[in-house]
Amino acid sequence: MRRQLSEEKCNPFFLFSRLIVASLFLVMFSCQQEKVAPPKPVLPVPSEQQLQWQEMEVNAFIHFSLNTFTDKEWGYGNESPKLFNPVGFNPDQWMKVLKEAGFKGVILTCKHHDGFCLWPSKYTERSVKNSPFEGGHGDVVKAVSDACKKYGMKFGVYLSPWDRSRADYGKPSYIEYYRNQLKELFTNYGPIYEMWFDGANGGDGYYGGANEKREIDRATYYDWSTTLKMISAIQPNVLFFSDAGPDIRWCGNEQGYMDKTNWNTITTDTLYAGKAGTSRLLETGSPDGTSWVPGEVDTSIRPGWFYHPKEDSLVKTPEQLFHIYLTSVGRGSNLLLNVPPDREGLLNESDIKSLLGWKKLIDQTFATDLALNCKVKASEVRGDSPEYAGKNVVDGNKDTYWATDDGIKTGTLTLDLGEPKTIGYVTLQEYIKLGQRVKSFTVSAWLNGEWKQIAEGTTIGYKRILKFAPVKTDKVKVAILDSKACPVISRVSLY
Ligand code: FUL
Repeated sequence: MRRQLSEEKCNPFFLFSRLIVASLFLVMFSCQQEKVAPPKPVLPVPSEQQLQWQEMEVNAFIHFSLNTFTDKEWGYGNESPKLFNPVGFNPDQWMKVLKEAGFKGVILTCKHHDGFCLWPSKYTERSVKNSPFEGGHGDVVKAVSDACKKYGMKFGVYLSPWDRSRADYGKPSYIEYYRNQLKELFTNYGPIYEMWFDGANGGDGYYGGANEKREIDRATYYDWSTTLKMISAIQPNVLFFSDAGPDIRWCGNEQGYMDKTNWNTITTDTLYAGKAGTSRLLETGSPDGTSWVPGEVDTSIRPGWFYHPKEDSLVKTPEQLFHIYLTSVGRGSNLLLNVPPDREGLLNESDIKSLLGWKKLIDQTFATDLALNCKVKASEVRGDSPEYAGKNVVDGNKDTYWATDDGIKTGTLTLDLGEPKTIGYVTLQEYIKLGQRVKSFTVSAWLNGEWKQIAEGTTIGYKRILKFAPVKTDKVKVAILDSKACPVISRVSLY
């Protein structure tokens, strides 16, 4: 037996097969050795929910209430619920249009400052149950949440903290009332992706007949941390929006823009909803912020937030909406565009026309990424590993990225388009799972035998879109000039 074995070992075929096995092991071992570690995250980084939210990009705000019927923007708090009667109410019509226009989620004003509730809350008489709408049996919140589900849209709620109708506004019992209503909404209306806390607290109001001005201490009255804990215990995945976050921050204006420099990071400790003088900070965020709180750009398709017949001719044009898209989504933010239903309870023809025209503009502009799968040369590649190669920015895969070695905070990507192509937009995306990094960059085109700068920017974040005078070129160079740590770029697109 022993002899037989040693004879086998001398057999050339046996030796050859052993050699193959040994070299396979060697190759596997050296591959393992060569695996280059990914860059360490630059803290803070987004949560999984924040990442998913960022990818929604465009959501709709729906301002609909008694104001729709009284032609007001801020109801005083004494308007009769009997005025609420949208006889043609059809949220399926809203969703059909919104979906077609590219919206991913809808946030409904369940109660605005006048205190009227769009659902039959058991804690107040000031609601749809005392209106002629569906004989007092209607529930707008339920119908909208159901329509969202039907059309595959996410559903979010707005519940005004300021209530001009309540006699006890300013007292602790109002906070209990407000929390009870949040409990109703979060328990009975399905998954809620975003809770929108408005920072507005105007002062005067009806307040149960007191007709006076009331001031509250904005920093302490609402005791937000208790409220947020209560809601999170019911729906842990909800994202809280307010001037101060904690998950999404206000953009600091209602005109439809974020600053060109937009950090997702900010230090929230000293911020609270409605705090005066923070607008500028909210527009930019801060590079050394201690929390990840992306900005949301809320603006209306009309001059007002609620429907007013006289504004039918003042609806923003598709071109104006496209510009807002560039100054919100194109600056690494999400757009929350308000589209208010009319007195019938339907989206108005003029708004529909604009929305669909806007969508057409977006689709036409960004139809073909001229950089997709082109050749890319990077000045540096992390550990010279294909895992972090330059071509990852044009592979259409959001999970791959180009990165440099630790400590290298600059670098260039040269995109070879193969033949001259006319371009007027560049889109850059950072792999924000590892934090926001880039502080400054330029984009150049190869024109008449030399590089000519066509665009420049500061931050990138989730997405940065830059528009420039169209050029015809076969090569484009993106240069990262400064970054918090090694740049981590997941996508470069040209249109
Ligand atoms: C503001 C409110 O006062 C407006 O009426 C509107 O709801 C807007 C979204 O937020 O603070």
